[in-house]
Amino acid sequence: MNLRATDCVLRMMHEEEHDLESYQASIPRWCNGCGDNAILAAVQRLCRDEKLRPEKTVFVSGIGCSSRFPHYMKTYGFHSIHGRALPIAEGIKLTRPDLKVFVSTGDGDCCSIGAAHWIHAVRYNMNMIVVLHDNHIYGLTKMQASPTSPAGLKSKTTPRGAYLQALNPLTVTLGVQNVSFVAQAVDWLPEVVYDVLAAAFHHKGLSFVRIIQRCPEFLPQHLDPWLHDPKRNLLLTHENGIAISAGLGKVYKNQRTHDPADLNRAREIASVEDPIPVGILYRNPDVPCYEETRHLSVLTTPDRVRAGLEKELDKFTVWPQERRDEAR
Ligand SMILES: Cc1ncc(C[n+]2csc(CCOP(=O)(O)OP(=O)(O)O)c2C)c(N)n1
Ligand code: SF4
Ligand SMILES: [Mg+2]
Repeated sequence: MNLRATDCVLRMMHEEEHDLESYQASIPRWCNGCGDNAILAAVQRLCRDEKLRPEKTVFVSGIGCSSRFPHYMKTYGFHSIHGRALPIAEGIKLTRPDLKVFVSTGDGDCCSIGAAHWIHAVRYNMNMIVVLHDNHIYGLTKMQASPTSPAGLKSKTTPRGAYLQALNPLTVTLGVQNVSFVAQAVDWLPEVVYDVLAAAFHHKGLSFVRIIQRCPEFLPQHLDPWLHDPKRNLLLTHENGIAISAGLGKVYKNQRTHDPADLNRAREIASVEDPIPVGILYRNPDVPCYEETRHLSVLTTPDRVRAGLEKELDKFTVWPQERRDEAR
């Protein structure tokens, strides 16, 4: 077989291995101890281990501290509009199904202003990894209550404590038709963060991963009871779930066997918030992905789009009299 020079260069680029630094862009501007740092470290490791090609990878986010994520990845990225990360990611996936798409969204971004997009994104089940950075607060705008703020939490908008019971992102997601993957991790267990993200990466469909994340700037001791007491973290184990290492299992003895294929049991586990369940709650690889069932990529070749536009515009064109006569 005769290979042209360009083919050789392309092949070399594709076979190239990337080290961790290949994915590290600017130095994060998050506060010291912010849980977003742990999530970023796990994602960069995952990209390296899965040999992701930076030019074939896109990180999309809304607005918030967590939404600064794309700036820190040396891949393509779109730091978009508050609450709109998911429709933008869906647009990217529809037109470029060959790209690996990741979404970073905060609890305000996803569960408040972006809630409608979240529900429909789960139902559309497009192939992407959605990471909900849940710190129970609006961080970027300096401490307003979010839908996941627990009742009683004092914030700038709830100075006497939040009145409402917190929204549970896991049970909401598990209640939507076509849900195909739901997992949870906590930033203080980096091994679990990595394993859950790796499972999400290998799932075909929308993988919804909620990561409970510390915000030491505005809620300094808020998650300490769970951080300091292993019993208040429930590790979900199963041969189809994530593997728990011997070291982790020795300290975190509160474990429960859970088959991720069991939706009803997943809903039951998700509804318990203390202890915090961590691991894979639900996985169904057979739910169809919207971008595959619609085959939109076939419809959107530039020639077809141009021809369609010309046809539509022709309907409204006002021709000069002589041209109209010619056409008769
Ligand atoms: C349309 C719109 N409304 C409100 C804002 C202000 N705003 C920016 S970030 C944010 C909330 C961020 O909270 P969250 O999504 O939880 O992210 P975090 O900063 O906690 O990571 C708000 C209300 C905005 N930028 N745009
Ligand atoms: S304000 Fe909170 S969420 Fe934002 S960077 Fe600082 S610690 Fe992280
Ligand atoms: Mg938040």
